[in-house]
Amino acid sequence: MSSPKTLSQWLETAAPSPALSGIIVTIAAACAEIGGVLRTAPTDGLAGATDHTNIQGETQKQLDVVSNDIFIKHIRQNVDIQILVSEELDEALHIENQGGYAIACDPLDGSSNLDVNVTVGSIFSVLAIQSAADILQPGSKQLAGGYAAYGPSTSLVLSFGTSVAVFTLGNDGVFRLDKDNVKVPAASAEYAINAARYRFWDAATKAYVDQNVAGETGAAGKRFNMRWIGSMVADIHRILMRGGIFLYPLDSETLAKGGRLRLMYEASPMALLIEAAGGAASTGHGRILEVQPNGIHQRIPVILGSRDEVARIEALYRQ
Ligand code: P6P
Repeated sequence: MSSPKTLSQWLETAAPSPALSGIIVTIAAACAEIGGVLRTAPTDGLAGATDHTNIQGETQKQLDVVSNDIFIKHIRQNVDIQILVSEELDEALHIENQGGYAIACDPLDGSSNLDVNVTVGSIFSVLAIQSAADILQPGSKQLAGGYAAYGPSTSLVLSFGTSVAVFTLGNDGVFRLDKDNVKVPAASAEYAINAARYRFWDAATKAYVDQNVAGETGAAGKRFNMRWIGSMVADIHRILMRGGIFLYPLDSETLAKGGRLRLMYEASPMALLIEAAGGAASTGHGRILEVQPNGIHQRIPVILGSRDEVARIEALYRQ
């Protein structure tokens, strides 16, 4: 059996351009370094929080800051990258005078799970820009999107918009192709939602989950299982690998902020992946990829995964 392609070998034929290939190599190098830092963080004194709150109003973990600094370090070495938008930076960071590309990232999503050693990840989105003024683009204009999942193994999951590939990091620091052309099954009986928020949900979300809980005798006509890891990368990776639906809908508590999850560096790259794998990614009322951002930290409701399940809740929103 021939050895799996390395990321660089795969990019030689799969990347739309040498510049994009180089940007993915830059991002992958940052993710590989972050994965290495996370592996021994607890005994390196890197666990725990800083005394700083980010623009999201969340207390920054040391590893949020370290991961963001690692992204910046690697991005500064790639002259094609002009702008960095990061969950951990209040404003877009100007990197190069030319460049032509921007990266939007959540350097370490789900960091509240680090203290209990649960899979977390880095989420990234790549956009073409002429200047910083171009940064607010709908997800449909992304040139690439993906994430690294730091779990039992470190996975890099990537799409240029038409298919999804998965790479696993070796002990030699090289990502090798694990799966290509990943497909999300249209049907599923597994849903992911923070059920403790039931009292805040709108009627459509309550109806959808009630149908699932009703099982075989309910409107859904089948038995469901529920999973909620509390780490978007971990929940989405499961859905990409075996189907399911992830829901963080707008609710009465998140309404004022526009939702819980961020559009440019969480919802849009995940929506690109899920749609490229044959799934659906919705706000409940329309495609996430069609939403025009009004700010780099805009929040949005996120419902994505198996196409049949997303269609069922969208039908409930139309009622
Ligand atoms: P809750 C992590 O903080 C995160 O942004 C996502 O990774 C995750 O899906 C969600 O929030 C969890 O939210 O309300 O269950 O804590």
